[in-house]
Amino acid sequence: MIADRLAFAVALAVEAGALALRMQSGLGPADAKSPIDFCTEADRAVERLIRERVTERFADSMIGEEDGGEASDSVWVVDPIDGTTGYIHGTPRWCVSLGYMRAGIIELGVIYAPVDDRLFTARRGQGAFLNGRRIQVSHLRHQAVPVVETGWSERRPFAAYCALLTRLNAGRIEFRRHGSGALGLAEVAAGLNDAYVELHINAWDCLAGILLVQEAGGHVNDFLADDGLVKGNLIFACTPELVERIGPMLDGLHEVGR
Ligand code: LIP
Repeated sequence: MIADRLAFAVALAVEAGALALRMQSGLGPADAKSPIDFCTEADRAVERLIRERVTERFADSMIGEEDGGEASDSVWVVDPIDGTTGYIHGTPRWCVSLGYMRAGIIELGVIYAPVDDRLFTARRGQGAFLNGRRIQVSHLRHQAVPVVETGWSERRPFAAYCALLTRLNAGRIEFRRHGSGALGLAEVAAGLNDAYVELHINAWDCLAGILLVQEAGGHVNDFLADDGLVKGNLIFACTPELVERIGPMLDGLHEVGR
């Protein structure tokens, strides 16, 4: 059941990533879903490929960023190309993200970044891995300034995002924004940054990454509360040592700029 889906997801993420990589150099004009949110012909082609492979193999349903879908007791939640803006600009900062849920529980997370050939995998209760090597959150082992990757989209006021950055700065915490929530979460799991925060993120961007962080010993808020699978939600994922330091900084931000 779950084991065969993990092997399937790993092979599919690599196949889908290879298709996206082939298409990256010859892209036509992208469709703007908002002034800062785009969809390319590659996003659509990769999602179609994933949907075909899932349908061929399982009776599962699928929710994809571009063509949607319905949840069921056995559902894949997929971002075909997460970090689309970076993808369009020709950067390596993008990935394929596949999450799998059974009876409302995230059981599998697979994130593949083709340009630097980084395959992040997690199965509930069996750890998180990067290219087959076990990974864990940073536990602030670096003893330097904590680094938080943030995300922002026009689904939340820019004023609220600025308020978040102001609070992080006041708390002597470094922040970054790289445009892929999935990769940001995967790098929290690998200890390459110490937290990921976004005031509103969609399920296809974060479901796989949530399990990676949990299986790597990290903290994640209850993203699926309040119908998060359909409506999206706040995401706060971090090494456990930062929960009390960053958590209070998020209070009230959902009201700023409304
Ligand atoms: C991206 C998300 C990121 C968000 C970006 C964008 P996409 O997904 O991963 O968290 O901040 O605005 O939505 O659109 O590249 O698949």
